[in-house]
Amino acid sequence: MKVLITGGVGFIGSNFIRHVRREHPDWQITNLDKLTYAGNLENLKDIEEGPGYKFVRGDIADRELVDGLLGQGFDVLVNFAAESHVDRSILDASPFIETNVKGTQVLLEGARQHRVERFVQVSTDEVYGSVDSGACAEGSPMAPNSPYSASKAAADLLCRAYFKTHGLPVVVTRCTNNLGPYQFPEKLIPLVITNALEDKSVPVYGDGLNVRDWIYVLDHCRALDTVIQKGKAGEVYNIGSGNEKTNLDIIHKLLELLDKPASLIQFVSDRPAHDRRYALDCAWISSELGWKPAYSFDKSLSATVDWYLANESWWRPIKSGEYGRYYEEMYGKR
Ligand code: NAD
Ligand code: TDX
Repeated sequence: MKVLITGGVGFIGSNFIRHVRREHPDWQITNLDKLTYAGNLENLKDIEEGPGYKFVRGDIADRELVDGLLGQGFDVLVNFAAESHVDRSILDASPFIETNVKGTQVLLEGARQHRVERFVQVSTDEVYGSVDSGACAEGSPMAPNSPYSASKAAADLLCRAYFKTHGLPVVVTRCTNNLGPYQFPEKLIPLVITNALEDKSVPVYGDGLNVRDWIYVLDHCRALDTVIQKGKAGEVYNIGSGNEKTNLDIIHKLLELLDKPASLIQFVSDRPAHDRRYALDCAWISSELGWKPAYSFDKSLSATVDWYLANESWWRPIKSGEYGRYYEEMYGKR
């Protein structure tokens, strides 16, 4: 099977490529990635180029490039490529529109022209917006509140339109918050771990009682693998673990695991339009495709902490480079 993975250098994409190399060594992967600030080739340094894996640097919004690549003939396209950080979308939404909306449309059009047999769009629970009570099923209305989630919702709608209008075999997945190795340290869990290890303060937005449902990244990868093989064209599949935690719960657990004092916690001004709670009903993927999460939250969290402890050479250069300067400026303002 020939698989085009876009955004495969990022957090989830690089874990997915490692998963595929392990589980399906006969699949031929091409990884198209622009290498933005979040695309760090160190994430894949153990994956060798060869007949089973090829890396191409480029932009999913580049029509000519995408057309040429898809002209080589792919059975499956999995789109991870995105601007993925809510806070950055508040500072400047334009790269989110360019990559998440236009880039997705360019991929959909290329897949249509070149008759890709399966297009998997990796989307997010954030498209449903904040959920006061209960949980969102796939048919729940979308109500995105940040420029990031609005751009992801727009992409989901384009996927729907390409399925309805052109019969393109698109499947959309909407996953909850991932944790695990290789997550860029601007996201909550790696930020808390790495700041605490440097004895820096840990910023908590608002009252810290916002709730997220956390899934281990390898469970997300297993779910995507299942969707590639068994998902039905035109469907949406929610993916989650049912591990609802407040941000403060997670931060306290992390500080405990790291043997660092709670005095590192610093309450800062809230994120604008900060979604209070995300919650997904995942009965559909479980009953239709037989997928269930395999990793417990506590094990995932300690495995993640262990990985950051063992891989300082991965995150220290990120924090002392360009990202470190962005972080200082951004948090200085909070
Ligand atoms: P990430 O920011 O770690 O990685 C994104 C990758 O996409 C990077 O390698 C980057 O270089 C690449 N990229 C960005 N713009 C590109 C472009 N125009 N062309 C080609 N490549 C480009 O993101 P992530 O956390 O791995 O998320 C991957 C996908 O999963 C995203 O679509 C995100 O919306 C979705 N998602 C993430 C989570 C989460 O908790 N992280 C949860 C649900 C869904
Ligand atoms: O410094 C922080 N302090 C803080 O309190 C950061 C970075 C975050 N937070 C809060 C905001 C959220 O309530 O922690 C929670 C998690 O924040 P993020 O890690 O930024 O994730 P979130 O906004 O929930 O979005 C993530 O999950 C869904 C990913 O970044 C998205 O790409 C994915 O779609």
